[in-house]
Amino acid sequence: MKQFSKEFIFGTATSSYQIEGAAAEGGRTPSIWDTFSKTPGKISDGSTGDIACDHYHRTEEDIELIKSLGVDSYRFSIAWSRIFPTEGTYNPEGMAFYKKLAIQLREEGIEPCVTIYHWDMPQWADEKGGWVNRESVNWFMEFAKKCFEELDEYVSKWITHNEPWCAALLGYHTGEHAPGHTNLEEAVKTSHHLLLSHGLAVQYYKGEFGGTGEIGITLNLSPVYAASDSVNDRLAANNHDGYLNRWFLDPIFKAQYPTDMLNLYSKYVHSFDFIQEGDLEIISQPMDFFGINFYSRALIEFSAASDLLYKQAYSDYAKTGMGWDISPREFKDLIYRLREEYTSLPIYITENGAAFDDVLEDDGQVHDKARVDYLEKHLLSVAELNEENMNIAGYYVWSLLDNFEWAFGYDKRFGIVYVDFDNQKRYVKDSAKRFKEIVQERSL
Ligand code: IFM
Repeated sequence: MKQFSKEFIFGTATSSYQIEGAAAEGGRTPSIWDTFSKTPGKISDGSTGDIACDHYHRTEEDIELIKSLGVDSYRFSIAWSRIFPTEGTYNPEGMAFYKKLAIQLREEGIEPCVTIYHWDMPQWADEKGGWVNRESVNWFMEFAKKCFEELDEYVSKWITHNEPWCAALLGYHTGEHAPGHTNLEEAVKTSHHLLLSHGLAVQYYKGEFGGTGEIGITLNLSPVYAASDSVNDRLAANNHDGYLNRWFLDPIFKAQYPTDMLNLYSKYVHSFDFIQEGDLEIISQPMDFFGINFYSRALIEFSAASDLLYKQAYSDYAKTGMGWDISPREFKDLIYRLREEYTSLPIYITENGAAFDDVLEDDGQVHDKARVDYLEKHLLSVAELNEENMNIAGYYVWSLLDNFEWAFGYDKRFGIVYVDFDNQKRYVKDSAKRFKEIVQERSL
């Protein structure tokens, strides 16, 4: 049996666009995801986040669910266009929604962990060039400062950005996410502006503002393996590692971009002069913790046909409903590497979970055994890592509810609570029951 310490934080997580709905209420204006999801062909089931889990109107019920799990913390994000519906215009009604949520959570003894940006940039900002425009850093700072001013009293953990790789590369390189551009140069600029805005927010929070909580960033990371020992496959794996992991880890922890990636990108990026003097010092501001979202390993092989000379290789691992390799052992490799090469900061696993094809039985039960196994295996890895003093300070299950899974709409269910999207009824899955047990016993 493995134990978790009394201080270990158990939580569950969501994000604004994925659950809130109420897209045109409370003064909210469209975000890039409203526009993108309404563009034909972008979302596989043709859905949008207009209603999502209707969390905006069902907050009390959802807080009851969170409470029933016995977790220490709940991670949610703030819809920027509720707070600044147009450029420079603050909307107190939008903020009131989050303030009430944070206060109610506190009253129940649940620590609010707030992600400032989880991909829903206001449409007005996109129309001015979005994250490609360096001005975006100022727009973000205005938003972040308001969040700190109004919510810091109740919030114990701040996450500046969730998975900047997705916001930058899926949003501006592959085009699978909003705003749907396919231009590597734009994506690289975007990643720099996201990181710069992170650094400025940390600097402000810990300096001028004097925040009382902790602040960090969350990256989605995957340990990368070459499909064979060939030089080509190893080169390919290195390129993918640079694209996904090092392009974000190196500036944050080493104040530099990886040289091999600068070289690789230079074929597509005409000039790197958007990286201005002093930017990297700002990006590498000391933080209080480091957040990791972990889902899977990556197995990579050489491909002359691809821009960056690699592609995903065939893997015989068991997979989740997303087709992602179930890899709790490789999760440990990732942590060892981070400890060796990057940081000794406390690490929070700010997301871990899996989509599977759940079945709601007639009696309201959802026997999601595959998800129970997935969570148990990853939590076991966390406990083992902590036995080796790897300082994993907490673990948040993704996600509290089945929700709008971006380009996959409502087809992919990540929740530990099932949502019937026809009537918005919630059903506690077996995975939620098992998670509750682990949280209560602080062991598995
Ligand atoms: O649903 C997403 C979440 O918004 C960010 N991390 C990965 C999850 C599953 O794809």
